[in-house]
Amino acid sequence: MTKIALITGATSGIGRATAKKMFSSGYKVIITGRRKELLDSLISEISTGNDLVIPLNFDIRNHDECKKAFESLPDDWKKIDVLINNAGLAAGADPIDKGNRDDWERMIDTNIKGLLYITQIVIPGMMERKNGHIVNIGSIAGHEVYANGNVYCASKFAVNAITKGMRIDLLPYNIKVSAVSPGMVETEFSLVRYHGDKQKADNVYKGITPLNAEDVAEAIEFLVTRPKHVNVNDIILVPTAQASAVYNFRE
Ligand code: NDP
Ligand code: 8X3
Repeated sequence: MTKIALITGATSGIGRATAKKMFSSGYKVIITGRRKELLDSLISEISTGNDLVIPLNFDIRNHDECKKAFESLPDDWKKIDVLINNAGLAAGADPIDKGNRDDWERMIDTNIKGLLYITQIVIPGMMERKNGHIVNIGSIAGHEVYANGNVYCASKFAVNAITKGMRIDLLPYNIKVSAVSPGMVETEFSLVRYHGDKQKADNVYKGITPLNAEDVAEAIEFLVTRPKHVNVNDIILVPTAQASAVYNFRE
């Protein structure tokens, strides 16, 4: 039977590349995000017109919306084999005393609470079937803290802890839990972080060859294609020019 993958945050960047990768690997895919037009454009890019892709248009910060979206799926599509918790963002890069509370709330509500909401909605079916794989997109920022990263790093440290906790709690149900923790990936990430300031966003990648979204999608594909008895706990992948969260080499 064709396996089903649900990818959150599939309108852009890593999620979009991952949805394409999973689809081309033979999965039926459920793609989610707030920007409906981008979900539609992804469908026209990947689907051959068969019933192989379902878009769910909701804000992951809203538990009711998450639940309604999941419940709107046909019953056979609710049997999700792989959940890829990718939706997330950084908002702002300020020292703690100057941090903007709206930014803090957006990050905490999306990166931590949204991930928890959608996971708790999806896992009962996985537990019942004693089968499933959850892949959480963390970050190198979930392993190392950098200047002005404070709350974003905290949100990704939380993803790291939640990943480890899920792995323990879901072990009796034969559910694999993995993380992928990238360094710099050129997506809409920096544009979102700097509230649409393109110059600041472009500066992040100046003099460096960052990862691209496909690099991360390939790591995810590796994780989900391991044999039944193998789980990869975490893949930390960075651009060659990024030695750590705080040390880059720029041309
Ligand atoms: P993008 O900004 O390109 O993509 C982010 C995705 O998350 C979009 O599809 C967006 O969809 C979705 N999203 C954001 N907020 C919400 C929300 N409230 N409800 C539903 N969906 C939401 O960034 P990336 O692809 O780079 O980021 C993907 C993940 O990778 C994030 O968790 C990020 O923290 C992580 N990451 C990124 C790195 C990087 O350098 N780029 C490095 C390490 C980790 P929409 O706006 O349509 O709702
Ligand atoms: C995003 C990577 O290094 O910009 O999670 O924080 S970094």
